[in-house]
Amino acid sequence: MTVSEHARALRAEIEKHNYQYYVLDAPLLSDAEYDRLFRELQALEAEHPQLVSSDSPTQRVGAAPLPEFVAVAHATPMLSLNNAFADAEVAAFDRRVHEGLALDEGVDEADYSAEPKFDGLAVSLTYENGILVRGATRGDGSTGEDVTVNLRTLRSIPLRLQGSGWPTLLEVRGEVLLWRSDFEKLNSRQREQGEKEFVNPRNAAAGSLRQLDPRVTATRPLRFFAYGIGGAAGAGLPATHSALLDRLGEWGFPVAAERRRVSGLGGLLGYYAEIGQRRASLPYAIDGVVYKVDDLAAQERLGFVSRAPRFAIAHKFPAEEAVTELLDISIQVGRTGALTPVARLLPVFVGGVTVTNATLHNEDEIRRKDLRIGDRVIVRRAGDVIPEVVRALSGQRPATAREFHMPTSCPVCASHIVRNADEAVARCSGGLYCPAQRKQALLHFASRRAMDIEGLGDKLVEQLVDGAVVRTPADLYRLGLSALASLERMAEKSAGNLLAAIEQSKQTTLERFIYALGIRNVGVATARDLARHFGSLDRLLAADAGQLLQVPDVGPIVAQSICQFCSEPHNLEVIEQLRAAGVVWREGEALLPAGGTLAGKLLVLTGSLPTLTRDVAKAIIEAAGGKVSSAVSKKTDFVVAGSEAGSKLDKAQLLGVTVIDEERLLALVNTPPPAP
Ligand code: 5U1
Repeated sequence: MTVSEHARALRAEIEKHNYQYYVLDAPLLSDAEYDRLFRELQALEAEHPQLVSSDSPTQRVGAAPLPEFVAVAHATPMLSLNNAFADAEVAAFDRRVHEGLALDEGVDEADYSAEPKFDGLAVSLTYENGILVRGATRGDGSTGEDVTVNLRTLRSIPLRLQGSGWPTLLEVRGEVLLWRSDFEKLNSRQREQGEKEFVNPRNAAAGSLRQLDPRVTATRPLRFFAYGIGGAAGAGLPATHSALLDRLGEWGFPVAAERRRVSGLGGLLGYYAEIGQRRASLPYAIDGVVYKVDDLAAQERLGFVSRAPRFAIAHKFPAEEAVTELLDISIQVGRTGALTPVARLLPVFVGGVTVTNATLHNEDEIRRKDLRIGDRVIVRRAGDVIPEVVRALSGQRPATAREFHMPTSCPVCASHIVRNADEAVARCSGGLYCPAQRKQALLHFASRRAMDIEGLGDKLVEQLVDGAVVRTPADLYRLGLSALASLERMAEKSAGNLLAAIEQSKQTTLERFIYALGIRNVGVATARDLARHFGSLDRLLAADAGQLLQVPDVGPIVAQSICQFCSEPHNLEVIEQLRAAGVVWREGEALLPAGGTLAGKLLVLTGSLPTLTRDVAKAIIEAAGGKVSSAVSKKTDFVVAGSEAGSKLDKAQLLGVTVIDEERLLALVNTPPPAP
């Protein structure tokens, strides 16, 4: 055997044992025997460095620390799933699948792939010619972070695909997580080393993956499970999702052994009950199960609604609950001035973490639940959701328990509290005069998905605002080294780093900038839609409510928030100051000409159209400025009906809504709008 053949054989042998251990959970060697093989390969490669290849098991760890993570745009968005909690919601999902696929009622049951819903961190792995070339976090679904060097350290992730028949380009999606036992070990190690413990396996996995130094990630026992693909080219794929998972298993990926193909609603609910029973004995945390229509062509026909697939749903397990004492209720002032009462609780362990605070939403909620300070209360925590107080054990109410009253002036700035008659939320009227709102606005501005100014955290913002050093986001760009270095716990080096991060944030994107402005009701996804639609900030600022309503997923409430924001001279002033400070982004063309032939029109699609799929019909309507809704109402302008149109057609006729066919739709779209 030549040296090169020897190295290749050792690599294959080691990867086989990685696979046996990390994927099949069936080791064939003792740890000592495995180490011996590994050291043999290391010695061989040290002697013949020209033999080292990127897919060698010795190269999983060893990349140098990164200065920062690089953003990666996902070729196809990494979507989130809609959730179901009650059986009725699963039944409704199954019914929608039936309707969407035009299956006859009661005749055919839809086939599903049912899988555990891992409580981890979604990632994407790209393979070119069978070699792992990139690994990225989900991020906001459109853009993630390049964590290739970290993901390479996970031995359950193949650096080179096994078997044959894999596409030349393959993007695998799945979840990074920690087994519960590994989490316990990791935390006891953290404790021994005097380091901070992680609150739960999911946070530990996330923190471990987002390490700039891959050597740190390598010390964390992260695991991976594949649950699907983001795209593939250069080879045919199986016809069903379950066969695809089998194939991913053959190519070397861990896939959940608990996955199962089931039929109809009965099959789904049976699976949920079974996995619910086995949940506690699984080695990893799950927060529910996922159902996906098994047939991949049917998945495509069903398509997506908003940002979630119509062909899949997560059926979540009920939240966990515990009893504790409501010690006090304090008030938090949010970015938009909303006052949120927060329950201060006697620490209690629930749903895998120790809970000390829980949101109480608003005053009405406290009255409705009849909560009194001093009560024994039930606290619930579901998955990642913020813990909430469910109710008081009023039978155990102490005589000293007292009622809570919302303050009439802001506890931070003493401005009046206002509450609109139609809103449950009370708000501080101080606006950016209120330091609490200013602090939150600055933190939002600097946050990762906004301007991404690393190092500008709670404590610092508190000092900057309290010391009147910074009032608006534009002031951040005027900060100098001396102003920063004089702050508490701010060494010259960190001040320099922060200034560099602020400087770097000047190069941004339009969608980040829009999101950073902190307009009420404008989250990451809406900011992206607005950036794409208008292409430039000035076009967005000049848009009226009608033009805003043409943006997909922008409704009257969002449109009103944007108009309100833009009508406030102070906001426009800050934007100008930010531009003057050198904040720049690339502007593009407006995606849609303002006022297409269907501008302001609301359409509903029903039945199968002769040539257009639903997604294409929807895209055509939206491109002409129309909006597509799923339900017929008096506000609907047209119902576009195809063959086998169901109850929506009946409702349209009942309400006297104009019904048109595909041909008429295309004619409407292609007719130029009348001259103004
Ligand atoms: N097991 C599993 N988890 N999970 C999460 N499958 C799965 N599929 C997902 C997500 C977000 O999304 C696809 C259905 C698009």
